[in-house]
Amino acid sequence: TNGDFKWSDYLEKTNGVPAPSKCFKQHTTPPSNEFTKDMKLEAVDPRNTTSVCIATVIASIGPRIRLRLDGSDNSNDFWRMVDTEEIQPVGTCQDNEVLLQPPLGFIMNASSWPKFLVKTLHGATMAPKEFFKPVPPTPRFNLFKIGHKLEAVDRKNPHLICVATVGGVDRDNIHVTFDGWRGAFDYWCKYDSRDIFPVGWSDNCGHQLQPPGNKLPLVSTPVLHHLSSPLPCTQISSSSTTSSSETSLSESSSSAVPPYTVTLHLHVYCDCGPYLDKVK
Ligand code: MLY
Repeated sequence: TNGDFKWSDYLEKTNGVPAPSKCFKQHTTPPSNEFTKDMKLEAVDPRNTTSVCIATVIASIGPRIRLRLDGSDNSNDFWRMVDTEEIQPVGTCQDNEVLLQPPLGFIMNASSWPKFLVKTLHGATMAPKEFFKPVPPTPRFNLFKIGHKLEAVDRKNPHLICVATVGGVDRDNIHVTFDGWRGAFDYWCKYDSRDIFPVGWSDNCGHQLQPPGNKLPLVSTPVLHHLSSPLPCTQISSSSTTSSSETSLSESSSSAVPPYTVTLHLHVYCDCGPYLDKVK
């Protein structure tokens, strides 16, 4: 369960601004998911993206399916949206005269692949082509701003979708940071990644949403509309002036001001921008 997490309350407490839905490569209405366990399909091998393999549906949550490549071990499962271009019906490769490939790390001898392929497809249920939903359009530009709130896949626990904030923007990439966690789960991704969703998306499609962690005090991050990329020439170090970095969300939620001292070291040739005093 996600406890009593409610975006509306949380946005108010953090002065949070949700990233507008036009930032995302996602349909505004999440697609329906008709895939069921054990169905087979064709999928791009995530570890070898030039090859297409046979995959089996292992599980599904909301519009996402958990896949395992046939002939792979069970430690390389991955999740895909039902409306991604990375999956297609069995038979598509044949129609396009493309050869189906064994997965990277094929558990058997490469010479046994042709026989394995016939055997793995024999008697299997193929996912019908109507189950593969139209791919959403790609926004033309990276429209994310630092401070934008969003929902994002925890790539270390990819069945989880969590409360997150854009912590950085660099050309076509954004830094996804997980609210209330120390940074071990944060990652950079392309702005059109299928692992990021607008605020409210999980609720809309019956996917659970992981509430913020309790490892950090509640921080209010202003959306920096004038920043399109991280400040050049700066080193940022933050040190906690109180011992409150372990306080729980509820204890620290009364204040939206972070109890940090932030030290900025600016290179002598750099402009510190409009908000900082050059003299200090
Ligand atoms: N058991 C793990 C789960 C961490 C999940 C973090 N996500 C939600 C950002 C742990 O506590 O490390």
